[in-house]
Amino acid sequence: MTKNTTFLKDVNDGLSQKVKHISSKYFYDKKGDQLFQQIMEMPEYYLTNCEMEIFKEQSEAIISAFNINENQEFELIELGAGDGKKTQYLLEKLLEKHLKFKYIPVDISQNSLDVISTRLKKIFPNLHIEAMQGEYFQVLEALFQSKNPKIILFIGSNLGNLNDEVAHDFLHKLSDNLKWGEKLLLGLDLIKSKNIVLPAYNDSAGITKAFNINLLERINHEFGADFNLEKFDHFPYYEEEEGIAKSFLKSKIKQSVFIKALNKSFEFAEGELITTEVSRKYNDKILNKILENSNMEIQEKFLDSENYFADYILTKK
Ligand code: AVJ
Repeated sequence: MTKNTTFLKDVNDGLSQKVKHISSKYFYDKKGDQLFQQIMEMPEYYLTNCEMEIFKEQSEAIISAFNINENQEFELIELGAGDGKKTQYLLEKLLEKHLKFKYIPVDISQNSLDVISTRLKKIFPNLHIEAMQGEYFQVLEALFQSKNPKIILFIGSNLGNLNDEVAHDFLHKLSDNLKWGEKLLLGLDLIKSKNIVLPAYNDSAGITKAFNINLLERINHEFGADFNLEKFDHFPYYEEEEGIAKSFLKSKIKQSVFIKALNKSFEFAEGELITTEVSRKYNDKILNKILENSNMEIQEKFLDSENYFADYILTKK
């Protein structure tokens, strides 16, 4: 199945359920990529600044924790590379130390990979970079074909978009592919109060709203649907006890939407929700529960000065 027919099938399945949903992985078309870049610039979206501070201030310590054998070439694999601005600090230090490595950014968005490759090649002419387009689960096998030792970067709280069971399966599958002593640098947003988390997913400039609604616009463009973008609202939700920020699209009225590529209409009640994103927040306990029996353990944890965000180093046992 090509990527687009998978998307169409997922839209059909998701909108045919009693509780409607469309996966957040479909946010990232060209416009979605740009809107996410803008979200990261929003004052309310603390995640990026916090993790940026960790990379800026603690890259040296992070590299020590990697325990790199300097005589051996390794692969630095970044899952969900995005714009690579945080990783830049790490790359700079690794290159300074004349360590031998290949940087492999992996992303669902070819557009993001093109942007990051061009930028990094310009900044670091000596960087050996080899981008790979694909979804996390699907590229794992291809990634683990080479024999060189691996360091995996999975930062930006990208794991948060996966439901706990899926996050469990993903980390276990990743762990199964790692060899003894290999590392995973896992960047996770930490559980904190609603008055900090909720505005991050509801910025006052309305960028997150546009990001969420762009999903419907994408379906209009790609599948000839007639979603009236004015008739849906961005609806963010977060409760600290649960620790999961959720984004929904809310139908403002009772309405029917036709999707040409499916030759099918979908009915929406007034106030009906489509789940479009979960962004799980973590703590040590939740992470340890997910890692149970995975043969990966927390080796070290790097925090920003507000203790909002954590970059964990996990080691394969
Ligand atoms: C890219 C998954 C980390 O969940 O915080 C930002 C995406 N969604 N605002 C997140 C996002 C709405 C983001 N991640």
